[in-house]
Amino acid sequence: MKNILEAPFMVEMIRTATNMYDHGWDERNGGNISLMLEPEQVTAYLDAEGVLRTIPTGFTAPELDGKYFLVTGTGKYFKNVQYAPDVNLGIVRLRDQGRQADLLWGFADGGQFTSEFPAHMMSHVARLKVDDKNRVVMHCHPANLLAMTYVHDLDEKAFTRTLWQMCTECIVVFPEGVNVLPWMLCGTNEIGEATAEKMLTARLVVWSQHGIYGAGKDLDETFGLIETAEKAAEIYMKIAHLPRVNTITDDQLHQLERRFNIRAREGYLDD
Ligand code: 2HA
Ligand code: ZN
Repeated sequence: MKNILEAPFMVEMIRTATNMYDHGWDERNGGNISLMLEPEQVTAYLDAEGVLRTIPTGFTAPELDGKYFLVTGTGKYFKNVQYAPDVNLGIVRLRDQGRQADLLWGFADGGQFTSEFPAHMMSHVARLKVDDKNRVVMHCHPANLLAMTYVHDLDEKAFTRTLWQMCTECIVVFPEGVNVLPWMLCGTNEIGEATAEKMLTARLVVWSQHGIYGAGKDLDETFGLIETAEKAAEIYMKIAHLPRVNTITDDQLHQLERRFNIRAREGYLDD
């Protein structure tokens, strides 16, 4: 059996968690990542019958029966993932209508998956309905996006348009815009369901006064989505209190649509 710590998906997960920490997005135990793995990726490195223990999930998601996830642990620090991946990460396979998770590797100190597991799993179900290539759900606390939720209108169209106006490439990276949830109690099935609902129409969902969720086909793409939105929010926070002399106009945003062959979210730009 090959060494799982050398598996490309493991190396990339460790690098991504470290990079997110280095960006200041994941203080203390903030943030969580889940990466859906193909069965053949897992069985090259693990005995699929070797269940270490079973952890109840507290929700039902029949669509995920038999699916494997590499996921960050509850209470664990992204800062530490690179030094002890087998303590801070785990690989689980869901069964029993998604109600049970069989642990196959990791959480070596007796831990378990992130408290945001419901939001992650429900978001995977939602994104897979829209895009069968989706594999990643990522949550973190980038300071400028958070700051923006204190001073900007939380209307999704208004929030999206502001981000698009902050950097030329934003509309190209997330033409569907960002969806926004009001403040809600985290770690619950309710915020999980609300996030998943929002994930049907966008890969980015802002949790007001808390952070952001991103989804994508791989870790790089998902990181890049959040990185781009956070850069836009940073620029907004630098200029929000200053008189706005120039902006990117809707006409220019339409030019970007044509140049990059993308379509802005319906109704978000003036004709
Ligand atoms: O503690 O970010 O939302 C991890 C979190 C909870
Ligand atoms: Zn959080």
